[in-house]
Amino acid sequence: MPFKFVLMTLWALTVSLNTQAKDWQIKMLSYGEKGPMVFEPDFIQAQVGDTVTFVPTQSGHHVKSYVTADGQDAWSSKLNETYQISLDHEGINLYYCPPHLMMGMVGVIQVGNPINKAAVDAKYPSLRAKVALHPERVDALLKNLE
Ligand SMILES: [Cu+2]
Repeated sequence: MPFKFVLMTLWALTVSLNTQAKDWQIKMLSYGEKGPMVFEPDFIQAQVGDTVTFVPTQSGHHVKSYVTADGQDAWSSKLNETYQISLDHEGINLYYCPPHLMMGMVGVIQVGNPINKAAVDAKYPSLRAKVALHPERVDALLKNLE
């Protein structure tokens, strides 16, 4: 096979991979890289058309939305359920694990641009007030938004 053709094939493959919708896997963990009670990764920068699968890698967790992007349906999974959502709208989604909100089990999915940042900033303090442990970890999440 001519080398030039190999390069063109690789280029075409790269382009198609980059434009394909992605399924993000977010693990729900009792202990992860950042400590106890975490979503991993706890922040993702996704695109409209992607999906997210919450995986109960360790038991005792579930996931509930707190603020969603405009048009995105609120969601709530059952305990220890593998749960998938489709990201059909641009903006920020802020979510948490109800049993472990107090321990800072919070995550952020940014889809495209953070066009609803004002709404997130307005609603964040009442969520933050319920976080007793690792609040700095949760604050750091919000600093990712841009
Ligand atoms: Cu949890």
